[in-house]
Amino acid sequence: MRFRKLTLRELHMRLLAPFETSFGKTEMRRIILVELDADGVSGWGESTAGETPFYSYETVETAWHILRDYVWPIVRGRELASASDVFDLLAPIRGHNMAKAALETAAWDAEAKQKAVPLARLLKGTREEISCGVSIGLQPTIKDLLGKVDTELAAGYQRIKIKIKPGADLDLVRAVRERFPRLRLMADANSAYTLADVRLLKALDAFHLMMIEQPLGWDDIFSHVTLQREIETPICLDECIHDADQAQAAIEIGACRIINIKLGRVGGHTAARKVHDVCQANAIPVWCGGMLESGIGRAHNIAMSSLPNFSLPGDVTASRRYWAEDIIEPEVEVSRQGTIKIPAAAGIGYAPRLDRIASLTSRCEVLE
Ligand code: OSB
Ligand code: MG
Repeated sequence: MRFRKLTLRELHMRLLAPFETSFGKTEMRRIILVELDADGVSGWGESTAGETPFYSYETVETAWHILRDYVWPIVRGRELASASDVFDLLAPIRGHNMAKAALETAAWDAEAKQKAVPLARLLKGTREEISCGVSIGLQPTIKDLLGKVDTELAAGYQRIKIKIKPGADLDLVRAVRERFPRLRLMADANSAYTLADVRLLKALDAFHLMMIEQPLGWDDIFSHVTLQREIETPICLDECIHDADQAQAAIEIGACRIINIKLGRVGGHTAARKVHDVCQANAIPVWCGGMLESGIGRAHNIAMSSLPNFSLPGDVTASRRYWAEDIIEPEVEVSRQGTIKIPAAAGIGYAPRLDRIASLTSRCEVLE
């Protein structure tokens, strides 16, 4: 396939409710959508770069710059056998995986549409439906938190993740565990702790969490080895893992027992598959993380989650948890059992709503 045209759009989408983590609060998403013309077929991708450099160094501005000035010039007009070739072509660009993933995932959508198969099938996914959990942001009060947990369980979600930060940790976990003794519960610290907090993190063992996600430094795999030796709760790495080699190293040295895979963090479907395979070979389960995506990113997460080693519920949820109105048709829906059916239509299997996308677009650049 040959890439003829790239359309970059920045959409402004207001979240139904603010989402707060240890690194900050998001109310308005700025989302880069990529529309890639491959032999006249449009593939769609989304950059998960944030508004701020607090989860990762990438931001909307850096992703736009890297996509326009470095990613596009490398792939423009090139004849490729498959979308699986895109990631290696982009290797000269160090890092910037969220920018790369936006284009790479769009290429996969285009290829699946050209071949008239669902993206999940092209990726060699084996599941017909995926299991869903939810990520609940920091709440004003514990009462609010318990209310949110109630709501999500009533909707059918299979596991609950709560965000924690220093000063809002043990009390939250204790309260949720006391109210819901058998709940599949986990906590995500988004790198808010250090090894000086081992005693506190060890105290979490009493609450039988499925895992604690990314307790220590975003770029510090090694300190997690020390922590994992001290605590019984399995550590799941998020921020630390950017490629399959880091996953292999983290597993080998004992830094984690579970890995969260995000397409943006690792650079797209090909890279995600490699991380998935390394984990599978080492009997480490994976699950799909979320980045407050619009329907386009959500659809890619669903396709990726169909791979066999995505054996734990992911942070992949219904459109209506985040948006009054999503930009895809149909919207993503979750069953009363907390599952999403892999769509049967070609490509990502959800159609972009062009009129709605146009009305949310604040900046657009067409590159040929
Ligand atoms: O750490 O998983 C995270 C959102 C933004 C940045 C980082 C994270 C998150 C979430 C939200 O937890 C998951 C979702 O999209 O539902
Ligand atoms: Mg996380």
